[in-house]
Amino acid sequence: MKRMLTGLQPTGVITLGNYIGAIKQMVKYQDEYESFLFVADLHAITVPNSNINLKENTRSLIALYLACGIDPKKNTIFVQSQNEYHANLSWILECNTYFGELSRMHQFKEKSKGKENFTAGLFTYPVLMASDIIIYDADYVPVGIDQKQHVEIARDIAIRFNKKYGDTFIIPEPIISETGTKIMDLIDPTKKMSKSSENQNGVIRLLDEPETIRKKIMRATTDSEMLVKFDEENKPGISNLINIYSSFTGKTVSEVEEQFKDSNYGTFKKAVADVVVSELEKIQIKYNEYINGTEIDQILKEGREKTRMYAKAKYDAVKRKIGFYE
Ligand code: ATP
Ligand code: LTN
Repeated sequence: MKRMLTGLQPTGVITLGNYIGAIKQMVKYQDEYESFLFVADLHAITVPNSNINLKENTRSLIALYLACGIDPKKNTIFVQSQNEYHANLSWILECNTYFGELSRMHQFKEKSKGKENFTAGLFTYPVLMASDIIIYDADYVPVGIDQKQHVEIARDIAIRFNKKYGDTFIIPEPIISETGTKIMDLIDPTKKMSKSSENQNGVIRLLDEPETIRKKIMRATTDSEMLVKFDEENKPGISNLINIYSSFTGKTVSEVEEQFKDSNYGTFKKAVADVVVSELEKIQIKYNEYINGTEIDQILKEGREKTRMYAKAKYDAVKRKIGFYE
């Protein structure tokens, strides 16, 4: 059975973008592939995070995974920092990665821009991500388009290692959803909707109150044309709402355009709000059950044991290939 793996950082309550870009994909394919889903807490410390409660956010993220429909019987769920082999392998991979290729990463450029002090961890972040993926021989990695470049460098690193030391790693491929490639900020639809965004009105979080979600959608920036038509360049706000509606209803973009061809923006936005609120309300009810229950501890215990065993076997194989003293 092919393997699929992804991780999200515990940097805050996840957004509609994270849900559509990563989690919904995991739910969709969990019957088809052997699945691994983790909390990327080691990645969360690459930027200053003094106002983040890692413990609380980690538990909350796991409860959200489960509430969103991730089935713990079909997925191995774990916390990255509970498995030291990721960081161990990452060092070895760093020694097989070029400074030049890491310098070209969009996320690094964006997150370091204008800053005097950024960490070496922010720079080597994609290598740890490569390690997360290839240590489990994952075939597929569901991510939003912003992470595509990171999956590509993971491929390059795996290919390079295999060439140098002999076949060791599976070469992973990204899975990017058609409609949810990049959900944009509702206020500034030229910017990615991001967990760490400063303007809360542009971001829908999975645990926002239903009324707040409605308000945010009704106030989303659009244009003056009054035509529900997909045109990312000239109508980024409406195109973003079309993408959201499409991924919540399973309708294609042209079906959505057809459905709302005679509607004004108010009617369209209300329809978007209805589908989003209806799905998120169900998630919130389940979230409250999981966060107040004890299931999470058992799930993480099992996830930790299983992934440490898998990861150790791969790490030991890598050490042997390189020729370290045994
Ligand atoms: P941060 O603001 O802390 O950088 P983030 O919101 O970008 O966080 P991540 O934890 O970095 O979220 O990403 C988790 C997953 O969600 C990744 O697969 C990423 O590609 C996906 N993702 C993040 N934002 C979006 C978005 N706006 N649209 C689609 N997918 C997204
Ligand atoms: N970099 C990702 C989180 C992440 C990840 C991974 C995703 C860390 N390791 C491995 C997929 C596979 C992010 O922040 N979006």
